[in-house]
Amino acid sequence: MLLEGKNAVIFGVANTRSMAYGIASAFKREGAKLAFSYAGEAIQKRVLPISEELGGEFTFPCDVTSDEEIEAAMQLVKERWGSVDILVHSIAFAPKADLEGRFLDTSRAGFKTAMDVSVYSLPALCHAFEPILNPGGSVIAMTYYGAQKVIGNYNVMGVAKAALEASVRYLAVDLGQKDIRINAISSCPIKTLAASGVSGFRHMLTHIEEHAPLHRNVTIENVGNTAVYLASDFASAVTGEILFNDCGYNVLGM
Ligand code: 0WE
Repeated sequence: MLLEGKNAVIFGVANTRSMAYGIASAFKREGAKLAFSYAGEAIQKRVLPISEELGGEFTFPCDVTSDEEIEAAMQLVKERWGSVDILVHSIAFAPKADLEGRFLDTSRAGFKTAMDVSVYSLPALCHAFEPILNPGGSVIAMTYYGAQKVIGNYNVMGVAKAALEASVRYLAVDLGQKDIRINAISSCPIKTLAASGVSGFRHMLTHIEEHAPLHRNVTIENVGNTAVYLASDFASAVTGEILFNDCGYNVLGM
């Protein structure tokens, strides 16, 4: 088992289709101990049974737009475990109205929300958890190709993911001082709760099947196994990296 004896805190499980669920399942299989955050009571109801299923040791509330809740989350993890080896950030949100039409029509409020929830939450979590992250530890964030190339309708989230990817590089330098690594996994579209509200999503999935070098879509199990690698000591020299887990889609020109 690749993660035996490691403690992993998972932010962003909403249901059993979540990428964070695929990651948590793979971590459990590899012997990691798990804890799960939830944002609000509606999500708590979904996360509790999942934590039970995966043998999670505890769950805790954490709305990442609140510095107080992030600090309280760190204190709780500190009380329960003392320290942490793996932190998974699988959180993003932009108002639906800003994920359609033209990017140049993006509202200031939508831009701010997307940046706060989807980007600032990463440095904020790293800042809060730094004192209890063990040397050899690994932070993992989720990104998407829309950060690097224009994907129709992804709009403000593309700009947010670009900022998230740059944040991973800057954080890699800061956390590297403590022998903590941080990387992002760039997956292709997966039918999750976040994707269910996106018009034309089915078309994106068939497009990947038709064009990606591996002619299929990515599963949350694939994402989980890539996360196991990044969290494991096999990736001990890998930091600041954007690792594509996209059946090769990003290498295509025409
Ligand atoms: O990062 C994402 C999803 C992020 C997301 C999705 C939603 C939908 C519902 C963030 N906020 C919201 N807010 C909502 O109200 N993906 C990589 C999946 C995704 O989302 C898209 C995509 C793809 C791919 C949105 C538009 C176009 C393509």
